[in-house]
Amino acid sequence: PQTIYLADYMAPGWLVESVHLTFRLAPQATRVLSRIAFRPNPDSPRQPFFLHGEDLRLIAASIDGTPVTPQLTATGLTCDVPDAPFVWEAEVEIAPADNTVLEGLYMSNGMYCTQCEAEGFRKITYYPDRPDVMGVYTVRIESDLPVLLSNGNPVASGDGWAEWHDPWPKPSYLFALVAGDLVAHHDTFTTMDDRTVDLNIWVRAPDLDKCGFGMGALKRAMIWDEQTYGRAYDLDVFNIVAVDDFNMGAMENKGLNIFNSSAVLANQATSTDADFQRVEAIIAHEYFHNWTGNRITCRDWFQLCLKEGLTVFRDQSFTGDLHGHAVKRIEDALVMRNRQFQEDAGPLSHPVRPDSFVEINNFYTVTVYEKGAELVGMLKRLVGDDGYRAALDLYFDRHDGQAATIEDWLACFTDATGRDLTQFKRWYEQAGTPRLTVRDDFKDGTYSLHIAQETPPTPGQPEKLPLHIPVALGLLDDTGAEVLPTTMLELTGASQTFTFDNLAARPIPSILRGFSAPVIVASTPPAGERAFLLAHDTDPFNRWDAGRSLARDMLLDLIRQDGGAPDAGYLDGLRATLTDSGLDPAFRALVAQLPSETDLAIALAAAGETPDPLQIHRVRQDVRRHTAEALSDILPRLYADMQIQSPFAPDALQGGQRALGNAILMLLSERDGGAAAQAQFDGADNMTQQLAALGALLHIGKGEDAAARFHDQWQDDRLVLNKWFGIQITMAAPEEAVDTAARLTRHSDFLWKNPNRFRSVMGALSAHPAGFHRADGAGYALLADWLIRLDPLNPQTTARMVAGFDGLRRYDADRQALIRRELRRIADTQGLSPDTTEMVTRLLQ
Ligand code: BAL
Ligand code: ZN
Repeated sequence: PQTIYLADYMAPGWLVESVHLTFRLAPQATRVLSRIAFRPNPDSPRQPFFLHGEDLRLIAASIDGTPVTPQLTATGLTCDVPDAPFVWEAEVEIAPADNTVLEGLYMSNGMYCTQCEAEGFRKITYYPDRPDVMGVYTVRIESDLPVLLSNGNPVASGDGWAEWHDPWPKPSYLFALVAGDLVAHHDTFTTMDDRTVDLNIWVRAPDLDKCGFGMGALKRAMIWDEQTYGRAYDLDVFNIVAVDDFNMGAMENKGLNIFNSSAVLANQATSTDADFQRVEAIIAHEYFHNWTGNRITCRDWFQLCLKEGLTVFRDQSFTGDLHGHAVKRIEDALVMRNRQFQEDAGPLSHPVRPDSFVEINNFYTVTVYEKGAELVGMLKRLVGDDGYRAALDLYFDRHDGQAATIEDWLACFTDATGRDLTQFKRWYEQAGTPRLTVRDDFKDGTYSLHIAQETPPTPGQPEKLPLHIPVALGLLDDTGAEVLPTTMLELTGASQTFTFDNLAARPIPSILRGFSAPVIVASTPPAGERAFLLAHDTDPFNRWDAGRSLARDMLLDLIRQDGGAPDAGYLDGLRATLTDSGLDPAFRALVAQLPSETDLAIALAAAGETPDPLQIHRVRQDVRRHTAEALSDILPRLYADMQIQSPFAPDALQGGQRALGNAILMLLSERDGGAAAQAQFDGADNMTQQLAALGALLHIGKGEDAAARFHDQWQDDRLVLNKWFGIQITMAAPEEAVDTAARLTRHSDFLWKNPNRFRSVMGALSAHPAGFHRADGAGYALLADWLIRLDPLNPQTTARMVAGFDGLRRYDADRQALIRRELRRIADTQGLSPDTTEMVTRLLQ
């Protein structure tokens, strides 16, 4: 496989004016006719004419009507062309029914659909398949299927055909086509510039009762983007299609978003509160891409964070605006700490803007997406709300219709606000999680805060430079009143001192409020100070974080002494928080959540210790049992208080109550033999309650009957069945998780070629640290067996799931050796895809 470097970027030699495509659909022999108007790029030196193409059978080609015989290569074709504008025509044949890679044009349950990002269009026809070549597309689809869709607006249709025209120039990765026996949930939306837009969510008929929530989410997103960013929709129709077989969550194709059915279908009976929130966020995310991704796209795939980081930041802000920023910020910080910091600490670490790759599909990562979003958030903190809006307005004005870079993006901030962002740019180029150490002193009314930063080496980047870090600080007095409201310190040096004068007494600092930068604060304040912040901090994030940090330290101490009861301070703090009815139940549920097993393993590894996954699991479980006992006087009442009498609504208030109620249910189940969970399971009228009860029963080893009943009830609902597969593994005892996963792979419903189903088992296994890291390596072997099996069919999903082995360096030498053995077994597999090869190679390096 060939490595591609950002430094080698060259502008395209040929630009595209217009693209006309005709599809004659047939499962084994679809004909694709293309007519493409090319012109030389005036800003680029002449280059040989090259079109990407993979797995295509070329039938005929011509230039300006004259037949030509191009030279076919492994990755496309070359051809002699005039040094002037010309029209290229070609006819190719492809076999969508045989396409298991789920990239290009493929079939899912009898429907045709496409996935072209990042480089799938080259599997549809010969084309300059790179994002900086943008063209205006007209598409004709010929098929007997009743619904025929493509990008843009419908032009005309007849018996067995339809034509679509997209007036907005776009790169090929945003092309989409759907043909199927589908029905629509329809609505309309009138934009702020008075355009009436037809909105459709296209599904198979049995799923029509799962579209209402998604439609509401789409309309909420459309209004929000108008009100918050001044961006209106720009076509007459907006189509969403639900597809069962899909590698990603969803895809923002212009005017025709294609969704993994799990990311759009939702109703009370089948979806949890987390599902509703995810559906709303992903629908918003794909919709927001219409401006941040589609109208302004990326010059090349190294710039992926330009659209993804910004669009994640936008969907996070949307969710926060709708449902509350405090809880959303904690959830987003948890993703960063549990997943992105882990990626950054291991062999897969890479910058938000990578400078090389083999397979770009391997870089749709939590670093590019979520850390990318954090960088946008930091920019906003540095320039302020008005500066941010001015910079974004300039970005939309200046780059509309263009394929842009991170340099273009940062220049908009500098030009709109005057801020020099030269140092800030390092965030895009330098991998790794900065660690801050904080020291303070107080003398003669002056409080001094000394902050030092250091970023550890990452693969290929041994030396790190200081970053420009916004550190939000508040100072409290001993009653909890603010002596300094939230203030943005700007840390730019390797170490720096900030002073605050005229203080009556030594203040209590609240540092990195709102998780103002994606960094680790390595020096924790004394426990007493954190207990104070848990009780008093005016910043909700830091209030939660203080409790979290106390819980983590308590757990780490217990792990080091191999068990024991949690200390009274922790239990008192938890009791006070859980019973404080002035606090949002969702916030209380987050405080009740113990740090994850992975979080604890990372903390031990960072302290130079070797984590034992089984011991971590055991101690965490002990703490849960002790907590259930210590709080037994308040739990039944609290649980009862969280039961909702009013009709179900998937809103933040009810969702928070259910989250807290179900956190309490887990504790109650430690002591009541599952009575409350069984009652909740029997009486549940929504999936959140049913699934949580099933989980609680499985966790105490009493879930067999409930699991069987759950399967009977939901065997015809593939999305709910994914939950059934997953939860049995997630809730399995460590010694049973691998066997449970292996047993489930033999179940007749384990349709492993479906990415969602595959992930529901293998993803759940690798996310169960104590089960997956079983000392005999059976977990590693099981995952490796299945990845080897999936790779020839679906390299993209295989390669992503290889990341389940990330973190190998944290564990003991025996486990590391076992993991390496499995990784080598994967690497040695004959014909392994470049995607998986790249991931395994990076993990083994
Ligand atoms: N562009 C790939 C899917 C997404 O991030 O929206
Ligand atoms: Zn995206």
